[in-house]
This record gives sequence, structure tokens and C-alpha cells, in this order.
Amino acid sequence: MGVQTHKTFCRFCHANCAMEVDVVDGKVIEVRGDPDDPAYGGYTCMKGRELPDSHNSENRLHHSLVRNEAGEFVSTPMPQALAHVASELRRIIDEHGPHSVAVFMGSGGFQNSAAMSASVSFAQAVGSRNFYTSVTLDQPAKVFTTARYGKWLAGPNTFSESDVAFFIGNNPIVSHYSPVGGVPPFSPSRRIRDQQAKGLKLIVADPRESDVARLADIYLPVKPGEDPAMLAGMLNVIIAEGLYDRNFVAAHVDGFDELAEAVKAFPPDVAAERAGLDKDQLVAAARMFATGSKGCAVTGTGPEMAGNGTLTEYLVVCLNTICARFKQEGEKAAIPGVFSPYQTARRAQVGPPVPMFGAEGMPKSRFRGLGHLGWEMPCNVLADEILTPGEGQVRALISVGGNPVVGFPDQAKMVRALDDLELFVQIDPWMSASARRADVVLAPSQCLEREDITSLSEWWHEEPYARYTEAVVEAPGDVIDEYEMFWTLAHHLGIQMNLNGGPLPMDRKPSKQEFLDLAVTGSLVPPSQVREACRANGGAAVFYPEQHPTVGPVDESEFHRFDLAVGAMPSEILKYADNRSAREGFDFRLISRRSKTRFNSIGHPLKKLQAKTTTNPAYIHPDDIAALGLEEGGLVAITSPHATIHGVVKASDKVRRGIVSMAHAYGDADATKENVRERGSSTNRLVSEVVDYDPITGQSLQSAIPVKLEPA
Ligand SMILES: Nc1nc2c(c(=O)[nH]1)N[C@H]1C(S)=C(S)[C@@H](COP(=O)(O)OP(=O)(O)OC[C@H]3O[C@@H](n4cnc5c(=O)[nH]c(N)nc54)[C@H](O)[C@@H]3O)O[C@H]1N2
Ligand SMILES: Nc1nc2c(c(=O)[nH]1)N[C@H]1C(S)=C(S)[C@@H](COP(=O)(O)OP(=O)(O)OC[C@H]3O[C@@H](n4cnc5c(=O)[nH]c(N)nc54)[C@H](O)[C@@H]3O)O[C@H]1N2
Ligand code: SF4
Ligand SMILES: [Mo]
Repeated sequence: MGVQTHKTFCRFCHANCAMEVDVVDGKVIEVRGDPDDPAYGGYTCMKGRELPDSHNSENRLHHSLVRNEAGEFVSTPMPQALAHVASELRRIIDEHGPHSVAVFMGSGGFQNSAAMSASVSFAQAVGSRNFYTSVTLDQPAKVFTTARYGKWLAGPNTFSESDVAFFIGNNPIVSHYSPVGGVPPFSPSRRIRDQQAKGLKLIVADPRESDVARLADIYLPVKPGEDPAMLAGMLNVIIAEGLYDRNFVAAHVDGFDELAEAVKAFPPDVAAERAGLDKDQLVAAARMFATGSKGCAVTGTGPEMAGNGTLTEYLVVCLNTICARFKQEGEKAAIPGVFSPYQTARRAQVGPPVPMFGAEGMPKSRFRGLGHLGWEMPCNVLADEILTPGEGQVRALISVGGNPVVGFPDQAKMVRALDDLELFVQIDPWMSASARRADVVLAPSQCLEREDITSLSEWWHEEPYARYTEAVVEAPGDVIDEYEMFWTLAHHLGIQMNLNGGPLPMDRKPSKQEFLDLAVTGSLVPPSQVREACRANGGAAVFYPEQHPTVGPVDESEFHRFDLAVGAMPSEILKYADNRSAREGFDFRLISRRSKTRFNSIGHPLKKLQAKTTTNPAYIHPDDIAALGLEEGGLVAITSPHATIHGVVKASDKVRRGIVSMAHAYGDADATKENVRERGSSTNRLVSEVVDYDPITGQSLQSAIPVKLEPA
């Protein structure tokens, strides 16, 4: 049979790169970047190029697995597996109440454009407060600070109009991730260079000279966890030298005087000393950022995980706010977001307050004073909610493309918790570290076997770009889409799922198109319309320039201001100034990074990615290697106050001294010193979520972890 070529997009990660896929005899044989797509221009990365292996691998699950009485997995038809899960859920709900059922949506789930709505509406239909997503293992302080300190309705300056950009612990060249205002992750390094050719000045702060740091005009090798000192020092300079936007502050910002007073604790010499930076570089960076006319400061995961995450994000909000890095009346809105249902018009003003953590009536956890952040419970409390008897104890967990064994803090405790559940359901195409501990593994379809919309990537598109892709191959064996799994479970339980646009039909299974239309009702264009347009366009993307909202004038009847002095801020700056976090005997800091060849733990089973690496090396400065008596290629024992792991030593003069830089999501619960070269090891064994965590978001210290290093 001949080759059939289809236009679609990759969903290995959130970037949704435009692809052409060759199919022979119903099998994907090759994928490549679609050179005709105007936003992506043919770009792909080494992970996405392995989609054929991912879909065709014989190690992939073709059938669901249910444990029998002897505890062995038995291959089970999907309808029976789902009926079994539903009857177990019914028993558990009847016995322990609705909060005993938890749902966790991990990063494998995010790749399906229906899975978030399906899993959250299922948890709500059950009536459980225990809905979790990887957002609270990731960058929850961004969600909190934008809601708490003020959200500009028109959005921030976009990258393509910027003459300055400041990336703090964000390495989009490898991660293909940057918050709105950062660089769109499609061909990120070319995009940065092109913008530099147009005059962009780039500042990067990272304790290691990351891929993006190598392109910087000013590189600030900040000490791990000391971003607040660096940022407060920069604010000090900007305010003292009057480099901020006075008119904007007068019109839209409260709490400026309190901020100005608090950052006096960080004059440049004090800030530079604390952050481990050169004072002149810090001052130069502050001036470079503030004298630019457009462009944002953005952070990635590093500084959010390094302790003081909420304070760091708050200071970044302050930088962007006092320098007025926002879209103004008459301009096109920053990010049109074709599939995003907007409740409020895009105006040149701050939006109404959004109820966040601690608001009246929001569900609370039984632990550490933590509670719902927006609509979800922080991952920090999941292990304790499972392990601790009492009202609302979690007895059943459905993990949708998450891998709690490797992603969560305190691996040993999470493993105990998973093993303590009455029912652990893992939705996963692979026998991942978590799937191996599950009671039921439900086998999902993979991306090229599904219809999907580009909702996950559209917050980077500055133009109204949209796609609805068809499935390009049929799924093998007995696998289905996650939305169908949740619908079937709800159908068995006799509960009603409600989406953004209203109730989902429960008497017959809705199509994916119907599901998506209801999931994003109120969007600029409904998915069904985009589908028709894409079909008419040979499967390629469509643009909706006439739908791109123009920023409207201020609505005086709904006028709000940024407030930089609510809650614990800015007094947290002074607390931080008085409090140096030293851990005696643990003089090194382990910092997180992304592996080029994996997406968290996604990709471990793929042959070509394995050929590149099977471990997450411990990158250490050559002088530290010598001083500690370590050896390149040898093993290092890495000990935190909580546990010890092993790593394969790799010399790198790109990391600061006093640091070990390692990717997470390698190694499973059985990883040992003996198998670290084949599996890598889990940095989360070193972390305790009850000792070092953010009191608002629950984010655990997953970077800048105090450790000591010894030869192993
Ligand atoms: N120490 C430390 N810890 C961290 C981090 C860190 O930097 N340092 N990073 C944190 C971050 S940012 C995140 S987002 C979390 C991630 O935490 P999780 O989301 O829990 O972990 P992943 O490894 O992404 O899990 C993905 C799972 O999805 C499965 N999968 C692969 N393809 C598919 C698919 O098509 N469908 C379905 N249903 N499943 C699929 C994989 O086999 C895997 O089991 O980890 C966090 N943990
Ligand atoms: N190839 C690949 N891509 C991925 C992923 C993956 O696993 N592999 N994971 C995906 C996920 S879930 C996410 S959330 C995104 C994350 O996207 P990013 O946040 O861009 O992730 P990283 O590339 O790890 O960049 C974080 C940087 O923070 C630095 N850092 C660590 N500690 C500190 C600190 O205390 N202060 C400062 N200033 N910097 C610090 C690290 O050295 C690192 O360079 O990436 C996504 N993309
Ligand atoms: S960047 Fe992400 S979406 Fe693009 S090819 Fe790589 S994995 Fe796929
Ligand atoms: Mo993440």
C-alpha cells in the first residue's frame, strides 16, 4: 500500500509542533515538522520525532490490566475493566464518602485536550474535594500571585514586540516552556536570535549557564534559592533611580510605597552579596530591564521550587507591574486564545479579584493549613490524605497520565501511600513506575490516534492560530481516549458530568467534538467550526484575524488596581532578609533541570531516547569534583537531611561551584546504587514535603535542596 501523508500536530509535549505524518497500512512510519506551517516553520525536537516508536512499540499496553485475587495483572477488555473500577468506586464512596476518591491529572494527561475537563468534571460529579494536578508540583505560585496581586485583562507585552526580556530559571531552549510574555516555544532559539537581531536585550539568571544563558547579554549566575535577593536588589535600583513608569503606577497600582520601603533592605551591595552576584552586573541588569520599553521578566520552575516561591513570583510581578509591561488600549490583546473561554473583556485595566487560596468557603485539606488553590488541592497533601485515617481519608486514586512515584516529593512516602490505597487506577500506555504499583492500569490511545484541539499551546500564539486534528491512525488493541473512560465511569456510577458549557449527555456517549465544544463553550470560535475550517484547509492550521480582540478602554464601573501590599507582602521581603537558610553539614545545593531526551518520565521506554541516555547525570563543577575526590563517570552519593541517592558524575564548568544539577523523573522506587547507570535516580527521594514547603501553595523544595556529596 502507498504512503498516506496527514497534517497534524505533536502532543508529546505542550508545544504542539505542526507535523506531517506518513502512514502505511494503518501504521505511523515517519513524522517530520510541517514546513508550511507559518508559526512552526518545520520545527520539531528529538522527542517528537520518536512518535512512531511510541505508537508502534510492542512494549506499549494494548489492553488494560486488572489484578486478580493472587495479585497478578490480567489482561482485561476495556468495558470490563471500567465496570470493575466503577463498582469498586461505588463501594468506596458508599463506605467512606465522596472525598475518599481522588483524581490526579499529570503531565501525560495534559497532552489530551479533553482530559483536564473530563477529570475535573468527574471529580466534581463525585463530589470530591480531592482533585489534584501537576500544576501544584510545578509553578503554583504563578497562579496564586497573578490572582492575588492583580491580573491585567489585556495581557502582558508579547515576545515579538519586546526590546528586553529577563528569563529567571527558565530554559525554554530545552523545556519548550515559558510563561506568557516569555518566548513562544516553537523554534525558541531561532526566535530569540531573530529578536536579538531586531535589538532585543536578553538577561538570564540561572545558577548554571543554561542553553538560553549562553545567548544572554547579561548572565547572572544567581545562587540557588537566592532569587529574592537579586530581584529585590534590582527593584531597589529601579525605584531609587526613578526608572519605573510613574504614570502607570499612579493610575493603576496600590502598595507601591510599601514595596519601595521594603526593598530598601536590599541595596545593590547587600543584594549582590546574598545572591552571589557581581554588584555592577546586578545594577546593569536592573537598568537594562527598566530602560527597555517593552518586554517581561518571567520565571520557570527553578526559582519556584527553590524555596520562597511565592515571594519570588511576587517580586517578578512587581518588576513587570512598576515597569508597566502590559498591552494598552487600542493594541491587539496579547494572546487571542481561540479556544479559551473568557469571562471578561480584554481591557487596559486590572480585572476583578479571583478567589484563591484561603478565600471563604474554599475546601481545606486536613494538613498543614493548606487548601484549594483555585479549583485544586495542592499535591503536597496527597500522601498524608491517603495515609491518615479520619474524615475524608483518600481510599481510591485515579492517576491520569501522572507518575506519582517519580513526580511527587518524598518518594518513599508516596510509594507507601500508593500501596495503602484500596484502589489505585493508573491511566498509562506504559508500565511506568506508578503503573507497576496500580490495582488497575487503563490503556489509553496515544496522540496520533485521537482528535484534539490546540488548546494547550495557544497561550503562546500571538496570532489567532487554531487547529482541530483528526485521528490519523486507528488505535491498536483495546485502547480508548481518556474522556471516554471518565464518561463511562460516570455513566456506571449514575452521576452527571458538567462542563464549561453545561451538562454532558449521560444517556449516550458524546463524540469528542461534542465534548470539546462543551468543554470550551464561550471561546472565540467553537472547536466544531475550527474542525470544518481545518478540513477545508487540508488539515492545516487556520487563523482568525477578525476574531483577535482589540484592547478596550477602561470600564470605570469595574475599576480595580494592582495591590502590591496585600496578604503577607511585602513584609516577606524583610523576613527573608533576616533569615539565611543554612543547613549545617549540607553545603551543596541540588538544583533541578530538564532532560533533553525525556519529558519528565515520558520517553523512558523509547529506544532512540534510551540510546542517548539511560541516566540523569549529576553535573558538577570540575573544581568541586577534584576537591571532593570524585571522578568523572564515577558515582557520587548525594545526601540530604532526608535520604541518600546516587548519581553518575559528569563534569561541567557551566554550573556554579557548590552545586549539583540533575534532572528529575528518572529512577523508580527500586533504583539503587547498582542500577543507577541503567535507570538513573529519583531526586524526589531527597525531598520532604512536611519540612520545606511553601505555606500557601504547598510547593516543596524540589530545587536548591541542601545536600552533601561523597564518592560512592
Ligand atoms: N525534584 C523535582 N521534582 C519534580 C520536578 C522537578 O523539577 N524536580 N518537576 C515537577 C513538574 S514541573 C512536574 S509537571 C511533575 C510531573 O509529574 P507527573 O505528571 O506525575 O509525572 P510524569 O513523569 O510527567 O508522568 C507522566 C506519565 O504519563 C504517562 N504517559 C505517557 N504518554 C501518555 C499518554 O499518551 N497518555 C497517558 N494517559 N499517559 C501517558 C507516562 O508513562 C508517565 O507515567 O514533576 C514534578 N516533580
Ligand atoms: N525536554 C524536556 N522538556 C520539558 C520537560 C522535560 O522533562 N524535558 N518538562 C516540562 C515541564 S513539566 C515543565 S514544568 C517545563 C519547565 O520548564 P523550565 O522551567 O524552563 O525548566 P528547566 O529547563 O529545568 O529550567 C529551569 C532552570 O532553572 C534553573 N534553576 C534551578 N534552581 C534555580 C534557582 O534557585 N534559581 C534560578 N534562578 N534558577 C534555578 C535550572 O538550572 C534550569 O536551567 O518544561 C517542560 N518541558
Ligand atoms: S517540542 Fe514538544 S511538541 Fe514540538 S516536537 Fe518536541 S515534543 Fe513534540
Ligand atoms: Mo511541569
